[in-house]
Amino acid sequence: MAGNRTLTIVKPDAFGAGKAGSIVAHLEKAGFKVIAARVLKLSDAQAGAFYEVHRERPFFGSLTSFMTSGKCMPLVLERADAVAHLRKTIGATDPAEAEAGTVRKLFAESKERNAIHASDSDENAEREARFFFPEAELV
Ligand code: FUP
Repeated sequence: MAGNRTLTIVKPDAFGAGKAGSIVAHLEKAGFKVIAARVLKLSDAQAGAFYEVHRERPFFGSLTSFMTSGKCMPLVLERADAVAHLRKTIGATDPAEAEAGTVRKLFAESKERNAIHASDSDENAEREARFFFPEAELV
């Protein structure tokens, strides 16, 4: 994805509360273009595979049960310096620590129910985009 794309997910807390439209509008105002989008309810196996890196962490069970609790909306986004810019736009993992004006400060409930995911590297952005979207939808 050559450094200009990243993967985000509007998580079940925000999607279920009807905040997806406002969050996508916020991301578009921050300069991101939507390349691909879908709405789905993750299975336990999908949530476990997506968060495989956290499998041994104490919060893994709670995180996967939250992520499978309702529909979510993954999107591939494009703009210059996409990964770093999206991380800045969404704010710290815990909304209590997120800067004013960030997606998590505006829309998240807690460190776990934190409204949005964003890839943390170009390598993970590529892996996570392919997790949700076939090649043909990423043109
Ligand atoms: P982030 O990259 O900001 O989404 O945060 P991490 O990759 O560190 O964590 C992934 C997800 O695990 C977070 F979005 C929320 C959840 N999490 C918890 O529920 N508790 C924790 O103590 C840390 C992370």
